[in-house]
Amino acid sequence: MSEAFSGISKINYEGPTSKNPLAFKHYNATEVIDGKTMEDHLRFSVAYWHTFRNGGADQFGSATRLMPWDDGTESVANAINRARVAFEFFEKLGVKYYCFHDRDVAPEGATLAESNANLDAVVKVLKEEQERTGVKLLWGTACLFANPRFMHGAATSCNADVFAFGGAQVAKAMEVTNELGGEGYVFWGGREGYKTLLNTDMGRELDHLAKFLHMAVDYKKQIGFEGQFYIEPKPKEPTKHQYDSDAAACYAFLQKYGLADDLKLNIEANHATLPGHTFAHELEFSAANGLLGSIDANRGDLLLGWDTDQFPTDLYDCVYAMLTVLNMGGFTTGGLNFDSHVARESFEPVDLFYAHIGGMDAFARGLKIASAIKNDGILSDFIAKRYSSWDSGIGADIEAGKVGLKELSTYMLDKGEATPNDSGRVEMLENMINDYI
Ligand code: XUL
Ligand code: CO
Repeated sequence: MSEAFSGISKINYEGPTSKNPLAFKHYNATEVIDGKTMEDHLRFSVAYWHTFRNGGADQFGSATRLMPWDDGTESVANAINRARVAFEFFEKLGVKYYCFHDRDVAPEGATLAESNANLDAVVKVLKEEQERTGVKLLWGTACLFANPRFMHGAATSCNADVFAFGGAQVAKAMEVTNELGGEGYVFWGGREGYKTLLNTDMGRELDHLAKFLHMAVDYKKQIGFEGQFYIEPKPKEPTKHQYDSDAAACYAFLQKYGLADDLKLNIEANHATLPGHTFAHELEFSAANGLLGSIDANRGDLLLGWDTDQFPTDLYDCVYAMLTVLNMGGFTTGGLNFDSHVARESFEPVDLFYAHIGGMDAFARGLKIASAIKNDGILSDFIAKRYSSWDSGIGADIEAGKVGLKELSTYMLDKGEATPNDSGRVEMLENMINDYI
């Protein structure tokens, strides 16, 4: 097979002084930071749907991207050819992981049986390419939102047959993820929400969503799939309100329905800002509750209220994200999946390289800076000191559950006043972060 990206060779690390836009300035896969290579820390993944299926169409205009390898048909032959091109891209870029939805990699057929057969034909090639290149599947998922049958949702559809179809599709997607040695499986509730409460039985829909996930947990055991399950929170788009609106809402849902031990979260930067949080907040909330599994690395535009899925280049975001990841001890099954697409006007194949190189370099810098901040202890020392009143005396007694309100009253009546004695030093800390950046 001739090369699809023929003018582009393997992207190398050339260091911070390089002016070559097709080289890494910071991402040096084999460089060891805190006992682990950058490759093992960052676990970069390419999102098949954006990089190989998103032509750049928007509500006002058609696709712009040049994909000379793609004949534009929804045929299995085209899907197989595209899969080979995707692996050429992964290899040249030097990423070790990719992620896909079932319908990204293989065309949907006229029946479920036909769709499954199409998927099997392409999965055979994906497996061959994984073996040839050593590139692995970070996670798989099922597209339960694009086909018109899912207009009311899948697990939360008003129609039981649609729920059943979604379940059958997830079963197959889990089987192929397992077949490909996928390290995880994502549930993003594309249309699991509502447009108007006037036609919606919210309680019933939530019960159905939980039932659906319990079925998936059971099926996982039945087929012996050992990958990690993740829910990916997002508050809106395409529906006006989606049930998995943010990390806290997901956690409450998982706890209520007895699923908290079976699913972690896949936190996406742009999905964090849509409900009015920062990316760092969603990551930290997840990590604090033992739920941070994986990350969809991208960037939104705070002036726009939708999911722009831009490549991540904001250094502060990358530093804060990597601080949380390092503080939790690093990824286990998860990684940094670029759920990002090139701009509609960046339409040439080489733009895919520039975009991913930029995201990888930004996170590599984030990793290096976060590691230096962590090792110097500037934040952890400050925070430990800030909470030191809890380490002894009344604070330690409260944490140990030794005292109640009666004892607090005796203590405070005796002491007379509570005086917080240290400044929060917000600006000093912000300046310190800038010193490292
Ligand atoms: C949509 C989104 C999805 C999930 C996988 O906003 O992020 O692509 O990552 O279904
Ligand atoms: Co995503």
